[in-house]
Amino acid sequence: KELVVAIVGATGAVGSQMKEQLIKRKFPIKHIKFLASARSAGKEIEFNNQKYIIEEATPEAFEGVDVAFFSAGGSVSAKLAPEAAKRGAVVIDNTSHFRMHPEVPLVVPEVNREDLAKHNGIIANPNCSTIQMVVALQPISEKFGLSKVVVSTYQAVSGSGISAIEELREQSAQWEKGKDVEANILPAKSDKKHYPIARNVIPQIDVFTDNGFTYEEMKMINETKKIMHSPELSVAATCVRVPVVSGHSESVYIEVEQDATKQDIFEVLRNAPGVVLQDDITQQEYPMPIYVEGEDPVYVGRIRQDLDNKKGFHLWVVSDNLLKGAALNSVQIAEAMLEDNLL
Ligand code: A2P
Ligand code: 11C
Repeated sequence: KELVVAIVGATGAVGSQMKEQLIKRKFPIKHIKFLASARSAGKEIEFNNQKYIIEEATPEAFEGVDVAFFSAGGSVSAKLAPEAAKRGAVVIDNTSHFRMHPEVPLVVPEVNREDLAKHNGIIANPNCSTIQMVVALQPISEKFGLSKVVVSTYQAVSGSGISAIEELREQSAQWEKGKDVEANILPAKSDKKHYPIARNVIPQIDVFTDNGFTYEEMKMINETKKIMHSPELSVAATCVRVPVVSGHSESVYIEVEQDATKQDIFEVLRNAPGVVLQDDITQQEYPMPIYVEGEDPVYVGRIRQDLDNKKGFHLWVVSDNLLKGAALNSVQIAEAMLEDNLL
């Protein structure tokens, strides 16, 4: 079966990776449309060595589309995802807009593929930092139960889009030349103040919510509970931006419910779908973002049993935020739906 596919936000950081993933994974495409803002309409875009013309994303653009991958920001999804669904497309939305809606499945195929069957035309792709964490935690939870998660993230600038990548590059060049460093994007474009990311770390991703946690932190907390079907799970997050281009890293502390040894956790993760165990301290082997850029798996290393709590474990989890964190997971959702006759 071949499908009519649309990518909304085709010119963006995630949209560009989406194109690569569809080619790399040989997704069965009958026809493909590239949609973006009116600014890009009429410009050329290359896909599989062919040139296509970008179209403006409008409700009518979704006529005849079977599957639409959205990654053009929450407000675009809010407006156009229902229009696409109304015209018979299945929307796989990479923004946060629909994620916590009870009618919308929020899916990481390795974790809760079965939720896809409940869709009403829109499937939400979780936040990048959530996806890589739940891929690592689900197999541990299944085997030993999970009661608590405390995560601190080290997130790459590409999570904030192409303009943030450019800003890191420009700031690095400005510093190199001894110039004043200019900041306009991070920590959040819409917030009042901006701070440089070159030579810095910023303990704010997205804007603050009323409870003192940022939206990014609340996404990790709420999405993890929804994907893992664990409303009782205790989750806390501190999300930090670091001067890395791509690849989010996470220091994750967990508490399991049943007795487990470090060797048990090793065994579970060695056999876990989507996970590569990279943990040999005798060889200084552990995952780092510079080496996982462009790679599909979620890498886990630095596994330790807590010294005071036998049910506590520490993990270091790294993955390419634009791939498993976004484009790859979205395409895997579409593949799973095809296999399950949902598309
Ligand atoms: P455009 O290039 O035309 O602005 P990133 O996350 O890397 O910043 O990319 C954002 C993506 O969302 C781009 O492809 C951008 O297209 C697209 N986009 C932004 N605003 C709109 C809009 N109003 N309608 C459709 N696509 C949009
Ligand atoms: C970041 N996690 O790294 C964010 C980007 O909800 O899909 C993804 C935002 C989202 O900045």
